[in-house]
Amino acid sequence: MTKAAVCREIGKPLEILDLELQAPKAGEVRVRLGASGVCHSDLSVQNGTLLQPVPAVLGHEGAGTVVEVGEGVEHLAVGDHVVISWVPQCGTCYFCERDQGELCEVGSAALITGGLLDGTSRFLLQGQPVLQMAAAGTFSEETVVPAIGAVKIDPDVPLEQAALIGCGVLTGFGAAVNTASIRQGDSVAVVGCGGVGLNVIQGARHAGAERIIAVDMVDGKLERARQFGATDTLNAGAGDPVAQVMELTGGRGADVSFEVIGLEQTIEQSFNMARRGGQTILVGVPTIETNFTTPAAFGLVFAEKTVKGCWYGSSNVHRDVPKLARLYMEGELMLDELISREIALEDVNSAFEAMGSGDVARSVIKYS
Ligand code: PAD
Ligand code: ZN
Repeated sequence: MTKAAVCREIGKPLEILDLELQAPKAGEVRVRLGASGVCHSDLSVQNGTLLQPVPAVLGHEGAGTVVEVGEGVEHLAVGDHVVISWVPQCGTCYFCERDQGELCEVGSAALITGGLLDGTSRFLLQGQPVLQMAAAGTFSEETVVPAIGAVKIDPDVPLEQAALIGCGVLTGFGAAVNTASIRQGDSVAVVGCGGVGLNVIQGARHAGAERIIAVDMVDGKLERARQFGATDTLNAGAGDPVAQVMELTGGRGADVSFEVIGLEQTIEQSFNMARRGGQTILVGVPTIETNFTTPAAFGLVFAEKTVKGCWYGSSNVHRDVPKLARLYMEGELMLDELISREIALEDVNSAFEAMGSGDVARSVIKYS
């Protein structure tokens, strides 16, 4: 049995339940979680923004120890420390071969079914299947995941810090370093400075951006943004952020802008604050009804602007997870500072409420 936080009905609080966990099948591993971050995407499943079938164990930003390996798994052994990837990446499909592992054909299927690669989950409640978010389900003491979705890391990296790599860091840092093409000395604007946005900021700094303008509605989030490398901060509640970015960039706009919330208004703002010839990277996950429109001539053709979606930081997890772990060990990646509160699994609903607070970058569930 394993204790897990389950979304049984959209819009209702998660329930802490004892579930049966079946043994890993061929090509799968059982992982005892050390920690799981609570990401806005978990809340987006619970409130219906992000469509995922339920009942399901939520949580997709986790790290732990392999405790059992299924048949045919050769690259992992019991005792290995792993970061769980919410897009398992096979390395051999059309997309993986083109260095777009975040779109892996094999792994993406699991996002839709709510199961593992064969479409079934390993959690049971009174004999009935309970699905697992994104082939993960890290709001659980233990889970079973595809072996291609478990990436071995240096055991010296603490599991709480490693867990954050699994979503917020890969996505945010990757948005800046992989999805965008930031040049040395560029100006960058980041709209939304939560757990993911802060990693866009530190990724932009790593990529050589000189001016990093952080935009949020909460002063506490902006203060933390400075800690992560923002050179300027704007409170969007205190005036039009587009006009303020224009003013800070000689009237041109930012070379690269990022939207890290998922709202129509902030998507528009992000596009409008990018300069002619600049890029806008959309990271935040909007509702399926959200649209983005722009006049084709003035918005795109004459202005030569690019809008690009960003899924999982355009990351090859097998390459990027160990790289980020190494950067952390070398003191080049801030992870400790992302952990604002360590909580018990039972407190997961309070972590959803705390997301809006200026004091919280990430709440991290610590398993004993
Ligand atoms: P978060 O809730 O920690 O941060 C959101 C931030 O936006 C907070 O600091 C808010 O104060 C701020 N904010 C809200 N409204 C406004 C506004 N109108 N103007 C300015 N700031 C505002 O969330 P997160 O950082 O965990 O996630 C951010 C988004 O990224 C969310 O939509 C999540 O689902 C998405 C995500 N996308 C991917 C991907 O692969 N594209 C991966 C992981 C998360
Ligand atoms: Zn996430």
